[in-house]
This record gives sequence, structure tokens and C-alpha cells, in this order.
Amino acid sequence: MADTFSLQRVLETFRSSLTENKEVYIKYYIAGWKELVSFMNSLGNVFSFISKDVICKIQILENFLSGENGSHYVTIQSMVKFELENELVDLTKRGSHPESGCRTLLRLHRALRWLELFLERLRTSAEDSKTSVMCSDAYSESLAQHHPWLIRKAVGVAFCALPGRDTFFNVMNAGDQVQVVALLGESLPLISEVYQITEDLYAKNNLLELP
Ligand code: 1PZ
Repeated sequence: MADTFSLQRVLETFRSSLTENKEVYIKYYIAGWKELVSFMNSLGNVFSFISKDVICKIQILENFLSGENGSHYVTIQSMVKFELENELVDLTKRGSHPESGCRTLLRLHRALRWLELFLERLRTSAEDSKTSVMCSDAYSESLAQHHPWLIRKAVGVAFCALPGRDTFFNVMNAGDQVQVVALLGESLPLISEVYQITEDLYAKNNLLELP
């Protein structure tokens, strides 16, 4: 993982994550998240409690991928099939499989929806728009519904420390604002597609509320 974030690389990893028959490679899905973590890190230490959680979840999935059953963790589809068939998922409350691949990936999946909503706001924002408002509106519409009060409060505090819109555009490392907006326009359909494929798969298997 390179230290300097680039929006272009996020786009490339999410593009690589789709197989020919529209399955999602976990390896590239994780790689996309690593890029996003490096983006968050470049915004300041207030976000470290968020990136720590993401890193922890990436690690759980990487361990599955490099473990003895790694061949079943190549795509999200194969993971879901494998874990369900072998009863490796706690379906109603956390018990003997508290850190299944399915529940771990679901957390990232929900966060991907936040990202989609936020980036769409950023893409269409006016020069005087506030990133903190865009972030928290996107958050209320998505992730917040899955977070308890204490985390919602902490996230609210972190949003206040967000840099302004100009800094966001600069940190994305994709040229001037017009170029960043264009690249966002290219990235968002891909992120949405990956999100939607995962959402449909989880819905079909009744996994959207995994504890
Ligand atoms: C660029 C600014 C970053 C704003 C990030 C907005 C999202 C806030 C998410 C706050 C997560 C707080 C810490 C951890 C919470 C965990 O309890 C939950 C549930 O996991 P569990 O406890 O069930 O194991 N974790 C999550 O919901 C995953 C959160 C991932 C957040 C990813 C942010 C994406 C940043 C992308 C940067 C552009």
C-alpha cells in the first residue's frame, strides 16, 4: 500500500474487484479499503479510531484469505456459500462464530454505502459546501442506522474536525477540481455496482442484519 492516497487507485481497485460474471474479488475489495484508510489517515489523527476498526476488519478477511480455507474466500459469493454451508456464521446473535467473514464484510459493505452517498454529495457540491455537513448527512442516511448512540456521538465529533472541501479535493491527488469531479463521476458507478451486487447477495441470503 502506497502512503500517498490517489483517487485513481481506488477506482482501479474497485474496477479490478469485479469478475467477468459480476462476482466480487475479496482481495481487491480489501485493497480498495486499504486505499481509503490511507486517505483517512492523511486527514488527521481524529479519524484513527475509525481507521483502526477498518484495519481490524481488513485483517480478519485477509486471515481467511491466506488461511487453510483461502480458496473459498476468493469472492464474496464463494465466501457466503462456504460459510453458510458449513454453518460458520452466527445468524441471530454472536456466539461461536463472532468474527465470520460474512459479518465482517457486512460492516465494510454498510460503510461503502456511506462512501457512495458522501462522494456523490462531494461531486455535486458547490464551492462553499461544508464537508462536515455532507459527511454527516450521508452518515445519517446509512451507517448511523447501524451504530449505537455512543459511536454516533464520537463520529459526530470527528466530523467537526474534517478539513474543508478544497483540502479534500487536494488530498484526492487527481489534479484540479474539474478533474477530480470527472474522476468521481467515473468512480461512483463502479462503487455503486460493487455495493449493489453485494447488497443483492446478502439480501437473497438473509444476511443483512448479521450480529
Ligand atoms: C473521511 C472522513 C471519515 C468519515 C467516516 C464516516 C463513517 C464513520 C464510521 C464510524 C466507525 C466508528 C468506529 C467503529 C465502529 C464499529 O462498532 C462498527 C461496527 O463494527 P462491529 O462493532 O459490529 O464489529 N464498524 C463499522 O461500522 C465500520 C465502519 C467503517 C467506517 C469506514 C469509513 C470510510 C472512510 C472512507 C474515507 C473516505
